[in-house]
Amino acid sequence: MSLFSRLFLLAVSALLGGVAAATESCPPLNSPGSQVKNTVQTSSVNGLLETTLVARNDGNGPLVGSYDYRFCLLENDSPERSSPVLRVKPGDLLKIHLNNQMQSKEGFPSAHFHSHMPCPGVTVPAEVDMSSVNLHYHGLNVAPECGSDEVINTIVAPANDQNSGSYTYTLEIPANEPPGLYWVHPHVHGVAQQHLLGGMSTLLIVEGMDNFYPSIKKMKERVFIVRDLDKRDPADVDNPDPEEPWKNLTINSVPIVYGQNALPQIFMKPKESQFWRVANASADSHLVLQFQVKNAQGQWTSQSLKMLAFDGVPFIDTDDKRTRTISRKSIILPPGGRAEFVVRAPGTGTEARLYTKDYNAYLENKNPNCSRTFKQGVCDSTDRNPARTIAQVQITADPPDANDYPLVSTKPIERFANLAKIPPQLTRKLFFTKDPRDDGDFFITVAGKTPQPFDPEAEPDVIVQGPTVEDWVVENRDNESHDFHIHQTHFAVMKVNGKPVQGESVHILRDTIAIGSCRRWVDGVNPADDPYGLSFPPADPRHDPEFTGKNCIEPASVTLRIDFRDRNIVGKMLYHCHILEHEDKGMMRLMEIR
Ligand SMILES: [Cu+2]
Repeated sequence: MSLFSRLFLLAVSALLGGVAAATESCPPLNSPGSQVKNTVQTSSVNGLLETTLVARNDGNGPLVGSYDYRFCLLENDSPERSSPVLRVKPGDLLKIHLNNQMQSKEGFPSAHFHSHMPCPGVTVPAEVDMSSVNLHYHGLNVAPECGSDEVINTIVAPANDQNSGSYTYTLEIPANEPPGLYWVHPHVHGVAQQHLLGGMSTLLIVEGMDNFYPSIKKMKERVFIVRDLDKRDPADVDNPDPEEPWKNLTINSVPIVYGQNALPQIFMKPKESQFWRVANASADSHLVLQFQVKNAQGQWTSQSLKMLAFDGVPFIDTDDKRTRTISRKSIILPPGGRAEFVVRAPGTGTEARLYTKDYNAYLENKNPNCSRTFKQGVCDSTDRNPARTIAQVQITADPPDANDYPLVSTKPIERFANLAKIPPQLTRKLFFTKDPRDDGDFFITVAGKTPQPFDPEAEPDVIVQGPTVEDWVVENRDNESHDFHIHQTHFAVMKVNGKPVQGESVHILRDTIAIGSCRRWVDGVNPADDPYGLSFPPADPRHDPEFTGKNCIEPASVTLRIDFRDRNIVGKMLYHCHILEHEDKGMMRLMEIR
């Protein structure tokens, strides 16, 4: 083991062992190998959920190639109520008093970002860094206005002698909001990645899934939040281990740490069916979820999962208004993705586990070994998501209490009706690229425009004249995969790499989708012949003869039918890559719905 690894493991054991200094204000992670319990929850009463979330931070600063800062949201400032799951019903009012008690620390990178039109009631920080905060309500189909789901002009400075650090969000949950699992996290451009790696995020559930799927009323509901956790770069050693992930993971704050054998424990009764709601609340890591059991030959086999909802929307056939279930043996969840499904436990004596398969962010299909051969030219260590066990599932007749929570029924609703069948009024094309130099900018660009990193002062790149439905063809012309996320609404996936989506998949609505890397490369394209203008001429400082991305001639693509019909989402909003390292580096732009 290298010196770096030893130092790193020492730091991790201090962090994980709960040896927190007296001044630390975020609760330590749960012990490795402990039971995965439901986190604390807080529910609306008589149409109102009003609560206070206090933002705090601690940690010791930069490690080699990473940070061990922690960030948390504490309900009423109680360490026992970290990241409470917020449970609302359609039509409710959600009132969150955000109170920023974070402290700027030496070594905090600056966000290099300022709003010149702060929302009323916002005290703008003198310098935006990781002590600044705001909240994004990922997936909620709510207004992008000040006081609601707005993240550009809402950046709350930490409390000090002159400033209480307080800001109140008042969100009207639409009466037609689909029931399902949503995600609340800070969205300060430039520092979002570190906030999430530090644990600052929580979940929100819109009640009523059991109206669509009555069978789940009899099941135990399990709510799982999977986060990624910073660690030193696996390529920082002489002989890198090909199995070493770029980030560690946690599930409901129980760590899954590379090199440690202790795994999180989930308990189920033999043959019991449970309703699982899983969010990938990672900053950068992809999951390819599987529920595996060991067969008689000793091989792990992945079981069929009965999926009920994706990204907070149940599968509703818009012809007959009936819900569907969709069977999947593995579920790709990009950062921000949520899946809700029924899991059936095997019989007594069978081993089972929640597992993630390898997700190869680089040159998919063209270089299957990329994730095993990083730092060899075309692949590097970032975004490595190797296969690993997320939790062991113990089958026992008498499982310990997991903080069970009863489902609450509400009236069935329907939003996004017939989306996949409505002819789009307009088709737009956008594409992902990046400046290939170290620390270069990342871009998402409307075809025909010049790639530019995010600029909050810029005019919106896209103006949607609503109410309408549009098709967006989103291309990835880069050598690594990216994830498209749009605020405020959902989309149906119509095509993947030009091929129409067929069968039951047309019922899936999403707010975040993974797009593989460029599918075909050629060397030596003359910039003048480059169909995408990505071949930087030798005089351009971005020209990099080692960078294969300059010659993408067949981008990966998805065609998304996006719903801009509902008038409650009128305003300025964002679309971006949901790998937050990329978003922080500029892969985000502004749009407006009129
Ligand atoms: Cu990206």
